[in-house]
Amino acid sequence: MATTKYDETSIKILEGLEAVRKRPGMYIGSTDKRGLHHLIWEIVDNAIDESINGYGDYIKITLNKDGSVTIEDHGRGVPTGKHENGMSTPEVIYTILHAGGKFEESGYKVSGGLHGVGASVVNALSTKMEVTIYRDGVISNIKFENGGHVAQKLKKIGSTNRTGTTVTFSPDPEIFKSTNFSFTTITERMQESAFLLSGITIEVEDQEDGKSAKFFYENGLINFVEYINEGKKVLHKVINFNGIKQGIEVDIALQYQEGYNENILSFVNNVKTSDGGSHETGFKSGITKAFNDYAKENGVLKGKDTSFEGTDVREGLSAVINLKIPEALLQFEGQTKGKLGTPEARTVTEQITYENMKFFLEENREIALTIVEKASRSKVAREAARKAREAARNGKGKEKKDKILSGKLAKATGKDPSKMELFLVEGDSAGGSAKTGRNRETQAILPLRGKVLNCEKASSNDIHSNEELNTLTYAIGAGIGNDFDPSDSNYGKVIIMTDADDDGAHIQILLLTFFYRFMRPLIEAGMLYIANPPLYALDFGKYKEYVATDEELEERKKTVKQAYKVQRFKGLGEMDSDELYDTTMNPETRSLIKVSITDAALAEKRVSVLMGDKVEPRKEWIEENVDFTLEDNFRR
Ligand code: 28G
Repeated sequence: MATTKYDETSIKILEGLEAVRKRPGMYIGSTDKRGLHHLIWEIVDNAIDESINGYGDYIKITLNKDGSVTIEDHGRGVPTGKHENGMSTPEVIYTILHAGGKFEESGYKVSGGLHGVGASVVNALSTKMEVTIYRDGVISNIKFENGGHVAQKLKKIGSTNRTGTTVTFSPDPEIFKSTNFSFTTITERMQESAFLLSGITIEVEDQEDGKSAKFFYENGLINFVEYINEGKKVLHKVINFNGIKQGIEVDIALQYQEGYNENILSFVNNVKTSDGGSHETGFKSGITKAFNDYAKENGVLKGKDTSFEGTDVREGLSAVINLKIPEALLQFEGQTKGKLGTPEARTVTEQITYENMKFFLEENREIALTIVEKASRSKVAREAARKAREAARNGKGKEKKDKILSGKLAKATGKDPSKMELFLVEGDSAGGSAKTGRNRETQAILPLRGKVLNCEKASSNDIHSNEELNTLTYAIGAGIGNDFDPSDSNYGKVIIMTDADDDGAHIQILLLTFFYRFMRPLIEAGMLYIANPPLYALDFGKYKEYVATDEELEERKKTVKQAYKVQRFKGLGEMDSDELYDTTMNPETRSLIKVSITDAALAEKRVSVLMGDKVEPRKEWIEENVDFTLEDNFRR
């Protein structure tokens, strides 16, 4: 009888695990790199929960040489007793599917969205999994294989005087498109977790190439803001305040810097809310109100209809918002569940922000006036820009735009914007070849003269009055900044075409910075590309063959039997117009690189680091932020 019942249970379990393997996307979102890393987050979340509950202040992730990953914590160790049905607790935890959205002892659900679906899902998607438990003086382990089948029941393997849990698993290559973990992805996320969990050490090690990183922050949110503003000129020490209302805990750190960008990151129950939500809205109105009241009470703002708008008081503001919300009040919105819905979070965050900021401003007059002055400059610039826009709308603007574009932009003759392409070409000479060689119906050419303005260091005034960037903005015709709408774009593809040298790379990065700051939806809509011109041609006399990289050239040299001359293109200008069209512009034969932003906050950090005073990490930025998947799989 007992056996029958056990058999029934194990059949149910195997059916459950099989369901996960059939539809992995339902449990971990996808089977690409994102889904693959989700496996790690799933296990790490359990280790983090254990330390949040007060057990263990050390977590380590190791990428092993055999492709498996090991996660270790110093918590209490998973309980090792037996359940009524005869299974050990670890066997239950790692093979029975949980409905998802577990409750923690703290009363907070640790995460929204797809998180918290359980360690059994990871097991189901792994070829091997091993769990080692240090508890009650005993080391015991249990092993699984082929998607969660028990290979070795829980057994004692030694004795110990420590406690904790260690999990090792190998993602199944039949499930995942790639099983290569990214050290950078893991490290960046773990650093973020370490900021949010003050006092806990998180280590990441890559056994393959010996890389490692270790994070420990005593004052998490403060350290987080210091990190965001690293290398920037700041106006004051980081401000940190917190409060609790209606059962919602609010913790906020913020700091103004001399620059013009706003950088607000928010989290709920230690999970990033990438799309913001009610807490961010509340924070913003709290800040705006505090500054307006302070400025009016201190005679800085006079008159009845003068007040700061939100954007005025957020120029140069870096902030991290962290909320703890009880499960019963949690509401997430949006496709990726990255937006907080909870309405109470808005009022609570607004009140706590207002009270604390107002108090801070009153207590710190000098700092308060510095920020207020900065906000006033922004207000003046904003009002001037609005007047200019209004003037532009009232007729004169159109003429001005056409005048600015004439002689620069070679328009396409076609009518359907989605089929049109705009090439931004480095230099007048390449611009000339591109104009001659292009497909006039669908391809427009805008040559860029000289260096593009570095938007990371320029003020909004400089940017809005920059001729080169204005030309570009008018050509695309979809507005700029908050007014930008990619559906108004005159072009379905905007393609950056530069020489394959350092200068070209620099122009690319400057343009990417501009697009990232002022036309981000264009990138998000997948409409921004980088052209991929060849580095070499093998000239056989009668015809030429083009080669993209040094490696390819070496490969090709080995196989070619006939006589040829190698031609190296130092720049686009060295190709004649037909050559430029065939190799780089013709949709049938070219290869384009689509620009994508994996994570806006990280891209933000990288843009700041990169476009600040440090010159070094430029190449890395392109490598990390530009998705080098070639459009339509065209490869030369
Ligand atoms: C290393 C990688 C991932 C974990 C624990 C510790 C306990 C636990 C985990 O209990 C079962 C069900 C509800 C209490 C809890 C130990 C209480 C007492 C734990 C991990 C028992 C799960 N002693 N550490 N699970 N609960 N670390 N790290 O997974 O009632 S999972």
